[in-house]
Amino acid sequence: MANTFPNDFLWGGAIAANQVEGAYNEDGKGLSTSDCTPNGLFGDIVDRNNVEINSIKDRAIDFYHRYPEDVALFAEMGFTCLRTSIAWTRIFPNGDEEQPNEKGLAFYDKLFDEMLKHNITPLVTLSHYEMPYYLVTQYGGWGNRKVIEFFTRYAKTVFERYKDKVKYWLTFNEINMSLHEPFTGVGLARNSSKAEIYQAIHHQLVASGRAVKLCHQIIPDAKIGNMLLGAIAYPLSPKPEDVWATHLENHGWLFFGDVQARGYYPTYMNRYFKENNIELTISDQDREDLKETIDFISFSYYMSCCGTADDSLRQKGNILDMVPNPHLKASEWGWQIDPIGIRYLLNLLYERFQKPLFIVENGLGAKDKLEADGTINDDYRINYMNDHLVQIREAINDGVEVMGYTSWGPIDLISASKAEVTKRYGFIYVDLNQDGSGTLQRYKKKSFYWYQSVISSKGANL
Ligand code: BGP
Repeated sequence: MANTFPNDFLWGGAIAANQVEGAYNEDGKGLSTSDCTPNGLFGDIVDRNNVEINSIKDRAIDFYHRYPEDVALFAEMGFTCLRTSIAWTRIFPNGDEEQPNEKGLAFYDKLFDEMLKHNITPLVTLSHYEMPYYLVTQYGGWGNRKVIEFFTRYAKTVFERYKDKVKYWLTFNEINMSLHEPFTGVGLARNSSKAEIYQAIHHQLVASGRAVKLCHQIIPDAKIGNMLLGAIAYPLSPKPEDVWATHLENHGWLFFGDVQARGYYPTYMNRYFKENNIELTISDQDREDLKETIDFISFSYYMSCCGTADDSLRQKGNILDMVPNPHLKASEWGWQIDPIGIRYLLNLLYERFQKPLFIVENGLGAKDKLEADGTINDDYRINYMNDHLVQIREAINDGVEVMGYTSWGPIDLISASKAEVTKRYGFIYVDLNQDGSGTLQRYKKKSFYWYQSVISSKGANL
């Protein structure tokens, strides 16, 4: 069995505009849903048109101004790929304008040029946990069909603008999360009914299909994927009731991949919709749009969980309510660590879809200590990532087609769930405290050198 990864394997890291850029109101940017959730996607929703607040995300790690330094550090580690997202509100500040904001477009031109200068391939998410807040207040978010048109205009604009620079695209980050957090996912109130949420999700799936079609038309040599929160569940016990409950639990997220990879709704949803009084409005044109299937499947993987018929065992994870596995240890944030889970997930997805897979998020959020001599000894992170990469290599040897691996947060950033700075994921430490103080100076952690050697050895030294 090969102990190196394929020569064309893309190695790198993944960030998202709203978690790194800052500059939340610069150069014409509009307010996004992320700007209105200063304490993370589970915190309060603040109407910033009327209420003045400070949010740690307003400056974040100031990537908007410091990206040349950060991209150079990624290049020093040997990255061949960087996943980032475009903030929709930099391009269309309110979301419903006819013409884009040139200053916003110019920023991403500069960013992509900087990556390409260092031979780093951009992998760009169109929508990562943010949308124009105006579309929420004026149109009712994705619950309104008009938002499909606005998103399509945005997607077309960025495909046309960056067609020579960006050849790898993703539509919606962790598209299955809307079932758990509808405000961030689809711009709906948190107390929305299941029927409202599924209708909004339907609109988003249609928009995803339209984006795929446009991408193929405008950039024929590009590849565009979806993005799933890979929340694989194992049966808590061999009790048939638990096994069946687990099967249904996995449908909860596989459904999105089924639609996006096959081009139509899977029949298992019919019963679910009926039993939950959900009657979706689906037009003939919608069905046509859904037929535009993705080229590859991408997903995030941090942990696995368990399925059981006993709902009282659920505990709060980051985004999902999960049932813990008694055989696994957890991170400081209670996320259970399961490297074999990623091999299992890769095999499962490949057997189900027979499409190439891209791991676009994986990593360990932990508290790091900056020593007096400027070092950070994050062996725990090295161990976590090493063990996961070993299992990815196993999956490749199992015959799974894996395009690449972008670890989550190669540089410390603001966490999504609670806007914490102390939950660090990076190979690069950023001097920033939760109260917003700090020099923002960057320091290389021990894991920086470890990842650099993993990439240069193509994984042979794992
Ligand atoms: C995923 C999101 C990312 C990222 C990551 C870690 O769900 O796509 O944006 O933040 O989780 O989560 P957190 O930041 O809450 O630790």
